[in-house]
Amino acid sequence: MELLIDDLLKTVSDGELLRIAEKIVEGERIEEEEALYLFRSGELPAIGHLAELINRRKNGMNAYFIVNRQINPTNVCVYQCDFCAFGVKRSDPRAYEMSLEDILKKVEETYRAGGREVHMVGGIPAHWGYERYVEIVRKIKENFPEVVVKAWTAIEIHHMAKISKKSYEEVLKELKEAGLEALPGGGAEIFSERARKIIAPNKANAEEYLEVHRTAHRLGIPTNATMLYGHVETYEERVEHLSKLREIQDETGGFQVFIPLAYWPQGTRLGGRRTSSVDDLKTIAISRIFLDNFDHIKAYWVTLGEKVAQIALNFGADDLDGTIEEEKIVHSAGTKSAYGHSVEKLVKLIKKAGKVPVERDTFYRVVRVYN
Ligand code: V47
Repeated sequence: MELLIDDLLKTVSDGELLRIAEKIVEGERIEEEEALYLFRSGELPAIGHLAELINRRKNGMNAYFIVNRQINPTNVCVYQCDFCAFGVKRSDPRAYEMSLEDILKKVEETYRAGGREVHMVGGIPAHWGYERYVEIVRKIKENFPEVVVKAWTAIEIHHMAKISKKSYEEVLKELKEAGLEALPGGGAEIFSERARKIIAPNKANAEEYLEVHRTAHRLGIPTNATMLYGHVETYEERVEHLSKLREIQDETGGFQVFIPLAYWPQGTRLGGRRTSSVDDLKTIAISRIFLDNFDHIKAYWVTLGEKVAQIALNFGADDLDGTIEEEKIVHSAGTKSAYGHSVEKLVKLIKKAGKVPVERDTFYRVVRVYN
């Protein structure tokens, strides 16, 4: 898609938006109030074009994906957050726990099919000991040294620290020694204390989530960051969330990518409605503009749906995540997207969006360009 920013901005009669647009075009950082103004604006095409301008300055025409697999070792979870339809009590007939052998079998399948990353997160069962988390990582790495283990959310790390009476640093060092190479961004939900109290009152709070990530960055473990939006949060709370991430990124530079996660309500205690595609694209675009110190913004096809994810690649996003194979968390909450996609399908999606498909590894190193 050709960017026609000057032409497009001529059609905008909102002086404040034009002032913010000028800052963005000049490469200046925007303030929280300005991000809020964008959220409240109806000028989605202009906001999307501005975001895409920033994206192209950072990533050119590349759109990334990875050959990976998600593994959720268990859905048993003590927290029972109201927005989540995946976590269940141990007594629930839907409860499952994978054995180490089951997990290794899945990794082997992925490895044989050319996959080089496992993204592993799960529920938090009260009866699991700390060693089990470390052992899973160690055994995957021992058996498949070429596979990158991107595992355990900050919520799981916080829990491990609690049950082992160790510091975040001690836990992360042990996991790193066992073979952990990156942390996924899950568990951030929304940092606002008010909204978090409603949707996830019991689990690690925003400060704890952020401290885990800060510690990981200090230890040389790159991490991802997420934001779950479209439930009870306000635009102000979305901006507050983005602002906290930008602040830490200024401090550490350890975040690789930001992933806005659209809320799906089916089967959750929280209920509500799913987000509109206008809200999805606006959130992607404003994230791209506001997080000027993040290299990548992910259009997660599982929550957005494949079509909106494709459009998002022209609204500031540069990454689709990956082949995934078996997504369970958002499917429990009703997403209509596929469980996984072949490389061919992702390449086709990206090419149809007018971008160059680039297979990457976990650390955004180029594996293959599909010209
Ligand atoms: O933290 C849970 C979200 C997350 C729902 O780091 C829901 O590369 C929508 O974080 N509707 C886990 N979302 C997934 C995640 C992730 C996914 C892909 C890549 C990466 C990465 C991270 O899923 C949870 C929560 O925010 N989630 N329930 C729901 N009803």
